[in-house]
Amino acid sequence: RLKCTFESRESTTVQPVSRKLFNIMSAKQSNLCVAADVTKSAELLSLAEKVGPYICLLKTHIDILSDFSTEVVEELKNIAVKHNFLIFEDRKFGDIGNTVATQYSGGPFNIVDWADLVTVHGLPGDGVIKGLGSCASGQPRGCIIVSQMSSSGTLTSDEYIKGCCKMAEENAHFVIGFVAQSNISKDPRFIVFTPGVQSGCTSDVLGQQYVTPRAAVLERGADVVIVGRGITKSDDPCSAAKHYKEEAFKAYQERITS
Ligand code: UP6
Repeated sequence: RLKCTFESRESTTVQPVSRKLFNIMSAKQSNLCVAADVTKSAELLSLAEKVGPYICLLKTHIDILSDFSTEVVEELKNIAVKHNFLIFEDRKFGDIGNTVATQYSGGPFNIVDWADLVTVHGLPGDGVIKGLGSCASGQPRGCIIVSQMSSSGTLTSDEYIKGCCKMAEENAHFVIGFVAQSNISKDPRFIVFTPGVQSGCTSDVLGQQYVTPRAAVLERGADVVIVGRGITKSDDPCSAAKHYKEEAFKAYQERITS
């Protein structure tokens, strides 16, 4: 997985969202995902416009918007088409299949309608994946298993990680990869997404731990780096996104050629 190009990995999977993401990563030369953790719809849309050209994915926490409306996700979908990126709602579903199915396809957010990708915790077992999969009804949708967390004191043990990998292999029609901090899977189909990435800062006051984009890709095995406050809190999110995009993609190019 570590040495394969994104182009070659596209052909190792039939999962439609995974193929699309590999395709965007190659076309835009970007393995950057921005964590758009802002609390107002206007801020979310303006950030998406600014960073859109530099990202393969935009990650949302839609439930932190204080003024959510169905219009904001419609607008976000348009911006995603315009700049060719996918939308990833980091909902971290973690309940029984029947419950997550109703959370995914109902409530105020109706996530299945607009998010290409969502996250799930492996904790409940694969009913969580089957529950979400039952809602997709023909639309290209997929999930990512949060297998190893970036926060200090995380309970994601080696056994837990192994269980998440097994769950992914057994549900590869819907699972496209992992949120992880290390090279947990050798399978080239699966994409490793690594949060806790920021240059020039090693932690926050609430347990978040950071590595640089270069270390994430070259030392930890990240395919896609997820950057939140490193971009959103910078004075110029547009040039910060461009900088992180270049750093992360350069590290990937070094990895495949070293
Ligand atoms: N995230 C982590 N660590 C994980 C899983 N997810 O930080 O193990 C998510 C957070 C946040 C983003 O929910 O949206 O990644 C990181 O943001 P930051 O770069 O501002 O710390």
